[in-house]
Amino acid sequence: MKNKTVFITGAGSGIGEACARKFASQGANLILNARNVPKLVELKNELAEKYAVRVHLLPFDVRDRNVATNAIQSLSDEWKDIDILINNAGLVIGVDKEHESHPDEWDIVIDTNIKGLLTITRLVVPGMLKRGSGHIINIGSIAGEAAYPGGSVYCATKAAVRMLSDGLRIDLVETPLRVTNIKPGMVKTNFSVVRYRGDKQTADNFYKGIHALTGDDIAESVYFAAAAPPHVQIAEILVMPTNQATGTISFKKDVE
Ligand code: 8X3
Repeated sequence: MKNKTVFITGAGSGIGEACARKFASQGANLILNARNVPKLVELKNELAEKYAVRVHLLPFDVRDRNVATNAIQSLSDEWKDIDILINNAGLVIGVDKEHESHPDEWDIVIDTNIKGLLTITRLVVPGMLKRGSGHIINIGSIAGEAAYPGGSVYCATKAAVRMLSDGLRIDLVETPLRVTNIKPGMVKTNFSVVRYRGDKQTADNFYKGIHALTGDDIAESVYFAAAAPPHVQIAEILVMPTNQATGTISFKKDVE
């Protein structure tokens, strides 16, 4: 990964942050996007010092298409040749039934998980095509495989990520570009705290009795796909804890 430029959205926490650490540890230079500027600055300082890589910050909300467009189109020559795009920014808010869920929350989740991913893809892929190389890695979810209770809108967005990944792979089939959809199961990150609207206790309880994955576990799969030889396209990876079988079936030991 030496001298490769990797652009990660939602790099301020969870899987995105773990990908930043993994790719930096392998010598990649990073463009990090997130909304949390202090966190990005902290991560930049840490990684630049620890791994002697270059890190450029692009703090914006992927829902803001104008800001995203200006930020990406204004990248300097040093940064504009993006080798790997990791579309990671995404969230879920609440566990409500579809007919009881909140329209303003649909907007946030759908606009981030689907339209945000599309926006960044639309802005980055033409440059990759011009240069004749590039890899788009979308962070999907096991939630995109089948709906589960209280997950209606979120599951729909992750099914969309699957289709957008497949569609892009089809559209790029005549090119050297690769498209990967990574589909994590239960991963213990701040993601679940947001799902439970800030209720950390409920989020923690959800993982009681099961050895959940970490962001680092997922970053290993992302890296595996990125590090494959150029003729190998890892189309999808579904990664679960050992004691999870589907989006709804897992085994949790009784613990106090
Ligand atoms: C999040 C994983 O298991 O909560 O994408 O659907 S899960």
